Amino acid sequence: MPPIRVRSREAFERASRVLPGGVNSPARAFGAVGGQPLFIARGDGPYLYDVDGNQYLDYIGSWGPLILGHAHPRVVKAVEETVRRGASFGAPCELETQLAELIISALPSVEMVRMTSSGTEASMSAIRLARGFTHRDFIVKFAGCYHGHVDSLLVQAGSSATTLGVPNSPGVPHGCTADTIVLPYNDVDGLTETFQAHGQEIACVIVEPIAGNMGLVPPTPEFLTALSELTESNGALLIYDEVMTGFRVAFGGAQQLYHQSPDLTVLGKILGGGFPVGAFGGREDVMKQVMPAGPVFQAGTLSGNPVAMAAGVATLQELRDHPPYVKLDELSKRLTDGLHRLADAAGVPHQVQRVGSMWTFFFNPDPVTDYDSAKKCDTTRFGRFFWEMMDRGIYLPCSQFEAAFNSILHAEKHIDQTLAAAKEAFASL
Ligand code: KE4
Repeated sequence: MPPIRVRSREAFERASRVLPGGVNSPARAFGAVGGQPLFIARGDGPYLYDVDGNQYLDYIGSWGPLILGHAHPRVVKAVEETVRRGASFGAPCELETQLAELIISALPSVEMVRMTSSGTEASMSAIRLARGFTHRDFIVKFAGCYHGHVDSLLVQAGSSATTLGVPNSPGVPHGCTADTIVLPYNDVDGLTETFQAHGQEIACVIVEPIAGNMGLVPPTPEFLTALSELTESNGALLIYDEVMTGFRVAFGGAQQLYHQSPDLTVLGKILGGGFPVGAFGGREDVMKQVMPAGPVFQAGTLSGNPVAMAAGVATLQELRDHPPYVKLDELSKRLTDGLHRLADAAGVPHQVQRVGSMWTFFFNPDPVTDYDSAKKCDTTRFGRFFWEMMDRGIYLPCSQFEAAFNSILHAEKHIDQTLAAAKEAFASL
């Protein structure tokens, strides 16, 4: 019997009168799974509670930021203490330097950093910087990768752009994407041919080093090598978009996991501990081109906001002082192995793909290696599975084209609770 959700329904109707689609981001709209979004009253540890008082085990974690779970005491304390001294000064404060130093300690490829208020701003600024530094216009991105709603990158983007089947958004003039080359993810030949044809015109390649926005798609080692070698040999900058993977798959992100050294890195999500923080950083010679040190303009009223910085500092200090990655990997593996075993037993065609505590259960009989294979998933079946799990108190990402996330508070009992729900859900399919 599905839980009562009357208050959520009322809240959604009221929101829909004043907010387009009743939400402030389409990823939350349940467009891909049908039904209406739940309105959340609070989060506590690994749990979400909706306005009707129903409890859910949360595998979204605010789409990645909450690796420490909801309302972590160290983060709450830092935010409370900071906000009492004022929320924003429009002037530099030492918390900005402190968070930048923590980023640099985690990511050897990052020598300098600029803070922003979102991942979109960070990737948009990194693209502008790459073009300004190289004096070139072409950029390369990969189908199914999402780098925020940047005009020049909103082409065959992943995440909710795919979820809603809107590969190219209205309102983006052709001129904005005329210099954007879109290639298949993991396609070494395509990348090689592109550099052979345009190598001296390409400013940068931006890539999710582990794709999370078409569901979880790992890179092949050959792809990572080609990305590094082809950008290096052609004078283009390699930008790793680690908004999702940064501090998630390792303290040093995917670049630590795969021993890579991109020229620029885009960060967000965990970096803010649930508060609006993005950042871009990398080689000092490149970053020194950013205004006011250099000529490439970039700005933001609330960039480096003290309260958001305090949340980020507390989060990164906790991850540095008590690295959770081995345990996170073990428990996430226990979950995905269990899902695989149960789906097999139920005769459900599927793939389960995981890196660390990021994972996706694909309703697809074949491995998902790129955007085309991701789009072959049975999204109708995903929608039914989503609600079967939701009605059993398990809150999964509301799209086949999103990654799920475990937090440090998802313990064995939570994994077992999830597998018990999945067994019934698969049977109901
Ligand atoms: P934001 O502007 O949403 O902070 O970050 C954009 C972004 C950039 N790069 C990557 C790899 C990302 O995953 C994102 C944002 N991710 C989506 C979910 N996959 C955010 C959810 C939403 O749009 O509401």
